[in-house]
Amino acid sequence: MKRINIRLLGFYSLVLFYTFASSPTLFGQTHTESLNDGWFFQREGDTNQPWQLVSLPHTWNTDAYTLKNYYRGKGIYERQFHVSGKPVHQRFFLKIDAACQSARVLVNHQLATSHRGGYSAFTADITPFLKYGEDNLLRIEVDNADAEAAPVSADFTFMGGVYRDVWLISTPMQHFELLDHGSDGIRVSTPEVSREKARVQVRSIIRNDSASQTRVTVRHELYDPQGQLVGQTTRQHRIGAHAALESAIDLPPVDHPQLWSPETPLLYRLVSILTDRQGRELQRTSHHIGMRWCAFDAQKGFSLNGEPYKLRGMCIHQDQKPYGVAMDDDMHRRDVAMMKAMGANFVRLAHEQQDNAILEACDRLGLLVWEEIPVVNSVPESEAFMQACRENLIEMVRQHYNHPSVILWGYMNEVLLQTNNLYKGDDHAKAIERILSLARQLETTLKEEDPYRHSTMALHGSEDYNRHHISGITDVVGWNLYQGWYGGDLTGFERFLAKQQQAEPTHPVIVSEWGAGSDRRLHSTQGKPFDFSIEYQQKYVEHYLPVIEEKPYICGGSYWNFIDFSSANRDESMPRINNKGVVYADRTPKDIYYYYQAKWRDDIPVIHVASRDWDVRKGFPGTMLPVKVYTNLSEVELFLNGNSLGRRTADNCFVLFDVAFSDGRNLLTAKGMHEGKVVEDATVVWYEAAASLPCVQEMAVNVGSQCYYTSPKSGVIWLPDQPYQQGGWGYVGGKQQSSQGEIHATDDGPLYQTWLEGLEAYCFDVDAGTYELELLYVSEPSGSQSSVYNLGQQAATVGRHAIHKKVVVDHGGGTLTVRFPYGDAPARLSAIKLRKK
Ligand code: GCB
Ligand code: CA
Repeated sequence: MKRINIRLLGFYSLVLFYTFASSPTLFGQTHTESLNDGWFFQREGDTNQPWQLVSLPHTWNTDAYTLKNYYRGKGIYERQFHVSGKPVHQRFFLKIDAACQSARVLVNHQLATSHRGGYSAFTADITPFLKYGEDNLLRIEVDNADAEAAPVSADFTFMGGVYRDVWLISTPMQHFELLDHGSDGIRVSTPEVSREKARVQVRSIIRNDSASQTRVTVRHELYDPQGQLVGQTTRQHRIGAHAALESAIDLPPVDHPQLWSPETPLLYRLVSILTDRQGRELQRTSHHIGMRWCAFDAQKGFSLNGEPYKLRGMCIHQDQKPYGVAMDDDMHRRDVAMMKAMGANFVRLAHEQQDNAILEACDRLGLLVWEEIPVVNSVPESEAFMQACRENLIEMVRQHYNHPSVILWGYMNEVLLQTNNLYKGDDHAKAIERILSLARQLETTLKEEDPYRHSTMALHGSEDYNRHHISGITDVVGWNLYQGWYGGDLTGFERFLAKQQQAEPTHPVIVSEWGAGSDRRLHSTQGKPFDFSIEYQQKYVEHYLPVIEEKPYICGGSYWNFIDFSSANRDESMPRINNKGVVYADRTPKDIYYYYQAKWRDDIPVIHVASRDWDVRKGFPGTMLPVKVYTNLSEVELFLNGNSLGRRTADNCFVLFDVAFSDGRNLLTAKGMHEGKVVEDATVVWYEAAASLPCVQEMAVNVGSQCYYTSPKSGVIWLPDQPYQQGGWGYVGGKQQSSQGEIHATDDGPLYQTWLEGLEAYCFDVDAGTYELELLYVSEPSGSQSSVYNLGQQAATVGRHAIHKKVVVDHGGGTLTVRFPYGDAPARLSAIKLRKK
């Protein structure tokens, strides 16, 4: 523990305690340690604000969970670090695992390196800039408004910051190359693998930073998954002064290799040792590798180690509200473990290169990986952009080359989506040319970098990709399909794929995306696209997944998205959030998680009462409400407070029951048999039995919607709307409307996002009495964007916002009729509540 007095730019001084072991004095050895703590952060321009003490991972954009207009600009990170003594035979490198979107790194005010691209690592040799035996000032200037960094547009937030680890690495003068596109200079391939034999090839770049020519020895040792040495090779090299050489070595072939697969994630370990002329060890690194082979076929689908294999996957972004992209390794590992436990065997890291911790977890737990660079929506007219894309692709491949989990490299996502809106006529033709030229360059680069893996890109459901010959460039075609969500009906999904298979019978196909949003505040017995009910998301997934599973030619799929994630520009039921997740942002599983588990796991019994997302309900006497049980067992019996509601046979991994809940606590228990033993799952549903009219105490209606809406603030449940009938309640006239535009000045957006347009009246046949009537509506027609209010000397501009008006009415009995327009409430009502005083 060292006591260090840090004085930063004269603003204030602060005494900070932290351990800092600068490189050890042992001869030669390479030393790697994180520089994650003790950073000071400031947004550029905020010079009158105090610097903020932060630790990495860090982002400045947690504002994106509330603001569409999140901060895009520069952020400055500074810290000091100490290097003791003057090492005669050492080099120092700084490795930054990610800085979004571009960065300049300064050591003692001198530029050490700069980098464009927010998702890959980069390394600088900082030796020339260091002061020994003194504190050094390290400064990273990060910019997340770089128009030439990919992506230029996308449905996720471009959070700025140094949001992964930063490392200080010291090496002897001879070492494995660290300036090889952020990699560690060693690439291991298994060009041929079969059940009988595996060939293992190691390419390493060795650098000599000294001023004289020298000789080094490199030895590679291969250990099997049980830790037994199974092969080794030694090679001597002569390297010139200030030079590097690439050493390519074949290890002795491995007989009857223990194959890696998601079910048997057996890892070999390759240890690479560099020694000097005297036999002293300079550097020792180790990599986990796996022996496996795979193929994609347009008719037979994907195969792994010679067997047909369905890719059962999830897409995942790097994001967790409220931390944003500033996720530590444990959070990433937790995500991988959750997908694995669900039964997934595949993950698409979309749309960006992700943390090393994820790749390591995929190797170890067994998940196949598609990783990609973020060329999304369009390709701007910029040579610098294209150049950065090529560099980012090389970085991704070199940095993650050795992971056996990686089977696909991707480099474009829905590149025509914005292209078709942004460019017309000649400009459109040029934009297509640009896309084709970039795609061809990236494809060539990819094959040069890694001839042993397959290439892919994800396309939105449009014929244009075939027409412009984009879909034929990669080995595998990914289709992002949303029929029954953004448009069309659910069966449009299988029809689109069947048509593609006919039209392009040589394209191996993955369903690289498919998804529907859901919000646990919304429930419906008649779920429909874009109502954001939990139930419609279930219906959507229950339709798509069997198609992917059953059609042999479909290699597999990756659902969009495993998590609810930040997308600052989105206005839906949860503004700023894309809520298509299988788990909530905090990683609580939605009920649909267990559908996947039931479909995908056959090694454990799965039985799950799918009512966790709908555990507080309301209804009138006699109302029957659905309860679904997800299971991989053949039969399920459901009990309500201990009484059997019958036994049902599961179809498509679920059973449905109609349940008449009673007021208060309801215990639901589902039971099934697995290998002669009872397996069960139980949960509680709280039910509020509403009084029948006319003696109503309180009733709240989600006007213009077939969804129940539960307000998390108050617990009030707003019932689905209905037309008025004598003796009851409901609307008269009007048309149901909805819009996903954001509603300001409320936390209950979804309630306002559905309404009745042009209604004549709302009626309740209730007893005489004094009632409080609440009318909820939106301040202006759905089409318009904002209105201006003059306030003193200033003007305020606001978008559509919520009006929640209370009126006290004395009612003499019979039908209480509210005629619209009512006061300043227009004939456009979003919700109504009646409460007896
Ligand atoms: C897509 C995009 C993805 C979006 C997703 C969606 O096709 O590739 O970035 O987030 O759709 O939810 O609309
Ligand atoms: Ca409504």
